[in-house]
Amino acid sequence: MAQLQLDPTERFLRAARGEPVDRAPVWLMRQAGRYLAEYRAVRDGLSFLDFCRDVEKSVEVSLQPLELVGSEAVIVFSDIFVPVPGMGVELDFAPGPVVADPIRSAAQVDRLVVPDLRESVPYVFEILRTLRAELEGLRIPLLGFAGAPFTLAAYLVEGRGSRDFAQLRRMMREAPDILRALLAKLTELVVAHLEAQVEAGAQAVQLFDTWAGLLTPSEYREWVLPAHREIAAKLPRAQAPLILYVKGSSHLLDLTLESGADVVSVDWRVDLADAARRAAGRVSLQGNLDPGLLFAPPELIAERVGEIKAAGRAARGHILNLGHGVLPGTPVEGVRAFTQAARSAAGDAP
Ligand code: 1CP
Repeated sequence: MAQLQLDPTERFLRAARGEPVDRAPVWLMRQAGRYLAEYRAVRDGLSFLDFCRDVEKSVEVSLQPLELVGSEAVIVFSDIFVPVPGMGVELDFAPGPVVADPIRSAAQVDRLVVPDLRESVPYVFEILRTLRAELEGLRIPLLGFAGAPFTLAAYLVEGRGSRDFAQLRRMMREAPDILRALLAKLTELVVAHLEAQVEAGAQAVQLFDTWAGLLTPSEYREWVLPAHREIAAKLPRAQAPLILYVKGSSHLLDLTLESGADVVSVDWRVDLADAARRAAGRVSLQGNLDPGLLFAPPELIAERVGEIKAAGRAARGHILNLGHGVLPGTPVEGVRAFTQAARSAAGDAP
């Protein structure tokens, strides 16, 4: 296995599919963003949505983590809420999404449309096509992404980010039909969005279900798992593997493993060796360094990465990443220490 010579795209796709690799590839969720002075310089003065619509600037910040922090994959610069205004929802970023008129009634859900995304957000696909052309020669893989229906619904119902999304959970109990109808429309949106991203050149796609970890296992089985399974079944996964991320999901791990995704991205509170045992060769794993550890000295980061790599070897395939996105204010040296340790031989198969 050690003599395999893989380029970064082959290494990434093989790890995602559970085929032999020389070592685990590495990238970071939220690798482009406010912790980089170079990102802040390009972003300067633009509203976040205008920034996402600017093809040249979005391409530039998507590529920044390659050179600046040594990531081995590029995720398109955008946001999970970029396709949502096209449904007829007025929203702004401050800095997270804020919905002008939170969705609470059946009439509001009825009025939502699932737009033709190639028309409503053509710039997303132009950014992807430009990135793919730039990355082809470097053999760096390009990732697309979407927010999962439950997480999108969480913000749409609550109106903005929240610690506990009380309105959303109230809707689960008091108006389940409204929530079901909303999730069905969002599932349609997500499938169309990810499909179009693959067509525009994304070689893998990640589904972010940041807030599904709020649920109990039985709630998750009812409200979240069916959408994941539908998305996994409808996407061209042979062409672009699907990665699923659910934050705070150690109590839901067995259910995330049943999603139909090729890779399950686990947060830092999950024991990776235990996750590998429970996955039992069915899916690959991604993760799971505590993003808070990037504030630690490089030796400590390297030590922990070595442990994660060793644990990941028990999985069908392993992609090194954080357990959640890079935190604002993270020192760039910490991020570099992470990718450097990931690329070094420590913890790799003998
Ligand atoms: O410059 C700024 O002030 C904008 C900050 C920002 C950035 C850099 C937002 C607003 N979105 C993004 C980009 C983004 N968002 C990416 C780009 C690619 C990369 O990873 O480098 C991705 C993948 C996301 C995904 C995203 N947005 C998620 C899911 C992943 C996660 O981190 O949990 C969620 C929940 C959002 C909503 C959102 N958009 C922006 C913010 C600050 C938030 C979080 C709001 C909250 O805390 O509730």
